[in-house]
Amino acid sequence: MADPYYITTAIHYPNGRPHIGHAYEMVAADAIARFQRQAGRDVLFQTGTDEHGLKMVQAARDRGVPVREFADEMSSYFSGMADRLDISYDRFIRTVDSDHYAASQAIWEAMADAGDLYLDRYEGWYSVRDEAFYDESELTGEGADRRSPQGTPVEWTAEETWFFRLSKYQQPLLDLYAANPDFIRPESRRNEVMRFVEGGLSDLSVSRTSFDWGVPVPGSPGHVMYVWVDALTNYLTGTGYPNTGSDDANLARFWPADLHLIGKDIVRFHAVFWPAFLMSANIPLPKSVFGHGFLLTRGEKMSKSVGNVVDPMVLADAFGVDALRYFFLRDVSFGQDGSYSAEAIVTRVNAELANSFGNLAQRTLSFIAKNLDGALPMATAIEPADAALLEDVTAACAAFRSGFAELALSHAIEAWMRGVFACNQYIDVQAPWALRKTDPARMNTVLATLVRAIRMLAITILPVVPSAAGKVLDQIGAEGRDHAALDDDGWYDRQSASEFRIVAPTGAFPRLEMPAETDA
Ligand code: ME8
Repeated sequence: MADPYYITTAIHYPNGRPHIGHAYEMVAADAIARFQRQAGRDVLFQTGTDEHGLKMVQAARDRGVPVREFADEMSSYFSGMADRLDISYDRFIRTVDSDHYAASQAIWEAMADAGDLYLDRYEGWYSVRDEAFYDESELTGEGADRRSPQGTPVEWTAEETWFFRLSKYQQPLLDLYAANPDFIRPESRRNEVMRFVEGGLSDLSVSRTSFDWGVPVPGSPGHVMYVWVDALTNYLTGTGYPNTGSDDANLARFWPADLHLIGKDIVRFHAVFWPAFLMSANIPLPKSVFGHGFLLTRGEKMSKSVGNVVDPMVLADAFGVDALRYFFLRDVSFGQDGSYSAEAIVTRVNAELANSFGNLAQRTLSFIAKNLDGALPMATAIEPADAALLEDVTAACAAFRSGFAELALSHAIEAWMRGVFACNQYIDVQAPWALRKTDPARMNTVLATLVRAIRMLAITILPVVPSAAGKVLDQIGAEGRDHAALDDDGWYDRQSASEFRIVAPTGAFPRLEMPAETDA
């Protein structure tokens, strides 16, 4: 049976409509999930919405609707966006799902059994926007202008709450980071987290009594769990936790998760609180947390609360889903911040997809459709230039795979692009259209070489642009689409000997125009 691979995104707060940062995270996780499936892994991919907490209560109140009704409506925009962006999730989890209540209460009870929860009074600073408690020493500003390290307003909170003995886990966490350099990536985030933990950890307030929109604390009427306790537990819920019965092998199969893909602002929750909760509950720890960067527009981060949201659905309508996916993964060095503009999308997509790969496929396949009745030509005498091209393309595809496996997504695509450029140079030098009259046998070999190269490049880029690359593969009748198919040397000969015909291909990678109305 194939090796399991469990990948998750953060679950998103549906207190507003999804923004481009949410789309970016989903697309990145989706490309990784698709890549791992192509590599033969049995993938579980989860995304979803984080629906409890004070932020949701306040947003529903502002809208004048009951919070559950608000959550239902808003969550549907996130699942709708996931579907629109071709996100191949296995489960879209909502924290209001009943199995999620069971999982959250189970981990709570396990932490209580470990003696790590105690009742006390909390007095301190809370940011509703971050749903986070902060120490006085972390704040900036004075009086009513006090702000969290994320720049959000904080308010004084005083209530009876359950505390989690986070302080007890300082050394075990430091040991974890030391023993597993890949637990937090990229490196810069790992260093930040280590400095934070080395500075000492205070116990964490993990229940609230001032509102009731959350998972009830077992055996403690009036208390709901702090939203991050239930939110982080979503990753376990997706595997069937706490069910360890033999009829449900998913927990054993997919836990611990291979990768939690999240944004840089919530690394602390995933790399400090989450492993501490799991250690306490005696549950194995996820293998890796990757904190991606932020997508910025005009140099400012996008946030629902600030109001400079760019609607990803508008962008998908304007440019197409694959174009947007390509831009996100190619333009932003994965792990760092990136900036978005309509010009940047149009420029990147036109240069690399429309004019380079799209044009290569279009030129080659329409030439075959038109001049050879769509029959893939037999290659006869292979010349060094043909062998060199296939070698270059094979190497570019291999470099893509090793880059992707290491989550160097934009470098991987850059390497793939080198294979595309090699094809474009080859086609210009070999000029198959000129060979039609002078040397048809040589023309056939050149076209055969190009189709083989195009197939490898299209299979390789599938995780990034699944629909457009799939279209190219459909046009040449390529069935195998995983990495194993790349090594199938016999494919071309079988295909050219078959009845298969390329019909006039429609462009899979259209050229983009600057849309006047998409003024980011
Ligand atoms: O933090 N660019 O939810 P959220 C890129 N519910 N990524 C961005 C971004 C931007 N401009 N803005 C936000 C939460 N993100 C919690 C998570 S997980 C158990 C609970 C990323 O809706 C952000 O970093 O505020 C996070 O990974 C995700 O979007 C959801 O953010």
